[in-house]
Amino acid sequence: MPFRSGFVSILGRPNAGKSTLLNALVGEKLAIISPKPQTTRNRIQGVVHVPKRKGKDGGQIVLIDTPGVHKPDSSLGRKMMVEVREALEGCDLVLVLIDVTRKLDPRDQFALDLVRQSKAKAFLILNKIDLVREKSKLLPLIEEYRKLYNFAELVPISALKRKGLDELLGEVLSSLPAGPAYFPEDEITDQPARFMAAEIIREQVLLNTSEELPYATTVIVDSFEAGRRLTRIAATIYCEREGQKGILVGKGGRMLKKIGSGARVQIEGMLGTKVFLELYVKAEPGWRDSRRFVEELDWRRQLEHRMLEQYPEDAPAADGNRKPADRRNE
Ligand SMILES: Nc1nc2c(ncn2[C@@H]2O[C@H](COP(=O)(O)OP(=O)(O)OP(=O)(O)O)[C@@H](O)[C@H]2O)c(=O)[nH]1
Ligand SMILES: [Mg+2]
Repeated sequence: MPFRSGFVSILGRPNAGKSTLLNALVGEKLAIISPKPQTTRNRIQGVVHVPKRKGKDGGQIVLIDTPGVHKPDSSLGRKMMVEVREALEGCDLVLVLIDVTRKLDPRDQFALDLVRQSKAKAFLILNKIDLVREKSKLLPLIEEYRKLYNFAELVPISALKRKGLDELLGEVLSSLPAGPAYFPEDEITDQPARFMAAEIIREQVLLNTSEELPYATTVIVDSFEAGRRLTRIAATIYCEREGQKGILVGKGGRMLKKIGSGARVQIEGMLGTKVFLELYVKAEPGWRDSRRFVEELDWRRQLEHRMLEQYPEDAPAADGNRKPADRRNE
């Protein structure tokens, strides 16, 4: 039996349950979840190590959760769609996840166009089947999707109730090529703990606020000092207007306290240490439309900057024309 491995992107409209599926398959909370659309803003990698079982292949599935496919109207939205495209580049399989309680609409067409462009093999994953009593009611919807794309498999699941996930893993694994383990067994994500902490704080903002606020906020961890027993974290929640700042802080600081204590408990669970969390709120008008600000939110870029602060000799020349290949030869 070969060991199988490959990269599998999860694609679909906002709120379909992509992040819920990623977390359920990996068995850890790697992505934040909320009932509000456009929760995920960057691609999130999660590795599933599948042990070899009687008569069945073992392998490694590298899942990539993506932001919900939508027509962007801001720098943030455009960056989210770049993240989707990057996740599709060179992946072995795409899981097109749909919420079966919703009708097909132009956004699904848009998602399918992206799959067509990527030329990857695709499965249609029918999520939230726990909400449908009569499964036969799904047939017309399945037909509509089948007309739009030649899906290799069709798998009904409930990511929330963890139904159909073993079947899904089996189908995914057997469609992947024989290959090596790309990551060691104890590695389930490439996200730094610092960024996951920022996301956990943002999740508390999403869960505790409404209307425009969830979309107008972002979180940056300013400092992260990991100790054996205690981790000290300072983070800033950015919003767009002074009025929003008032809501985030709340009467007598109550809202900020609620967000902070909800996040602290979760970060403690993730890190296995006590956490001292300091939160600040700042208004940064129009940040969603600032390309520079949005780029700075990218943890891969933040990591690069911190590396360059530590090793300034690696910084590119001032003319900016040096390619990475030039550096490799030095
Ligand atoms: N009933 C039911 N709800 C689900 C299921 N899967 C996800 N949900 C709910 O759907 C909502 C959205 O879930 P997410 O996992 O955040 O969806 P997403 O596709 O990642 O959304 P974006 O990141 O905004 O694109 C949450 O309230 C989930 O609890 C499911 O199988 N059944
Ligand atoms: Mg998500």
